[in-house]
Amino acid sequence: MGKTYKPAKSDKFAFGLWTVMNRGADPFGAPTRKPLDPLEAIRRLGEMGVYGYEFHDNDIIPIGTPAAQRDKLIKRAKQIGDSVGIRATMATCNMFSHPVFKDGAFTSNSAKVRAYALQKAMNAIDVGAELGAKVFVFWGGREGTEVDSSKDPAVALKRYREAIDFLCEYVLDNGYDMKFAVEPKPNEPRGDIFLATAGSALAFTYTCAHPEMIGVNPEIEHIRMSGLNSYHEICQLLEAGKLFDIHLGAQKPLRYDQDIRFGAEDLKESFFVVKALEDYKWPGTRAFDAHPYRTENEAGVWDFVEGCMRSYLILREKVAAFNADPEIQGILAEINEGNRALEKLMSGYSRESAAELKARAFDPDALAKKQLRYEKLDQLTQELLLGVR
Ligand code: GLT
Ligand code: MN
Repeated sequence: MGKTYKPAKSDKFAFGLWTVMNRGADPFGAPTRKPLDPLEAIRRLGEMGVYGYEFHDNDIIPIGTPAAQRDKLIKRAKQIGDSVGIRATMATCNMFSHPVFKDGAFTSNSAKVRAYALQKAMNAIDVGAELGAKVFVFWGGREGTEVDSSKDPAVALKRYREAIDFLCEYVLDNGYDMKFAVEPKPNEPRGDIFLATAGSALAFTYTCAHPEMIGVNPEIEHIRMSGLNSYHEICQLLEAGKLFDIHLGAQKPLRYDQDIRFGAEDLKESFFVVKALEDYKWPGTRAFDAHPYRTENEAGVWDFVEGCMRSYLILREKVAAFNADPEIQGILAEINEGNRALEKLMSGYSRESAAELKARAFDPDALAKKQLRYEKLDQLTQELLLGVR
């Protein structure tokens, strides 16, 4: 075929540092890989053509690091990033690993824990700003319950909002060029996590004091854990102008968070996710958040990185083929039967338009007779994806 599917910086791919630093541990088993130094991870990703990296405060700066050492680490991260042409595109705060957050951070019942979480988030925002990250994500993995009598979700959400509002003011007060994105997930590690879906996170953003500063960071795996359609969820965010970041990966529906390589499952849905991002010319980074299989050694981590990007590039090529396919486009044109006069009538309410619409004669039985060739359309899409078209 002669195609390399080699990523270019202009493809704007990004990886969470935690994805390549993941050591393959799971709730039943110890790590299978040696630790990977975060600065080495940045270098290697940059060399592989990756545009950006996403990171938690503690991916680069362990808890308790003295200030001088913190500054040194940030400086090194910048230097290495510059040398291989990779930048920090998203920063976030780890509010889930330390046992202090065992019952939540912003939504903990303890005022001291909530205050510590807020302090940690401000410090992480500072690091993000120093490294130039324009998006700051809140994945509230521990913000939830197993025991419903333990927390009133209404009170918890109020606390969540208070924290976000506080941090928005912090960003504004410091003059940082940074926006927030809430990352929804239905469960795991908590039995139930607050803001479980893209829709609930989206609604939450509008209740905050600075809704323009807060969007959503949907993750394909989290959406599919609920058995929902990631293409639909992502398009709702696109349409609302609230897609501030994205986490690409793969997942069999209704299971634990499998976090597998982008494109390794749900190929057709992945295709439509890529199609949405490309067709709408979404300007953000194509960030991957998944883990190499536990069966991989240190070398296999980079196969995982390459695989995610290759699958995206191949699917992007399929999107172009889909958009240029005369038979597919012909069926789409046939389905999307317009009507100028009626569309005008429906486009805005007035007494006159309502009256005119009510006076129109429709023949629902005749309308219902139109064949919608979805069998053909889907089969053509399938064959295109299978490479025989
Ligand atoms: C964690 C989680 C991810 C989040 C990361 C950001 S960390 O690995 O599974 O979905 O995006 O905190
Ligand atoms: Mn994620």
